[in-house]
Amino acid sequence: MHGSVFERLKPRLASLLDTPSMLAYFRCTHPTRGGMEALVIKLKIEGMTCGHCAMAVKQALAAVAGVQAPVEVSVEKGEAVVSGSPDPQALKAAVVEEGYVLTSWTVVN
Ligand SMILES: [Cu+2]
Repeated sequence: MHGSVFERLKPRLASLLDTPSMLAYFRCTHPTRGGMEALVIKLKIEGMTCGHCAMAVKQALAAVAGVQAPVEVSVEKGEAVVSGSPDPQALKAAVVEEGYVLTSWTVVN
């Protein structure tokens, strides 16, 4: 259950909680893996134009607490795929700090 995660992160999530996909994330009841709540999350990111962009985003996302390696980034698709149980706000901040825009968030597995 991700309810416990929700309760813990709720105070920091006000700006993200208005999107249906975010609410779905916290209603997700995937089984835990190795004692960790692990999800696969697809992020749509605007502004990446080359391999350097992809590497910057990849390293920034990989450094976020709760993200498990490897992080997949596609410039062509304008997206990144991360797994683990990261704080959504921290993922968003990591993307923004690199100069890109996180436009959507989808739990794919
Ligand atoms: Cu670039």
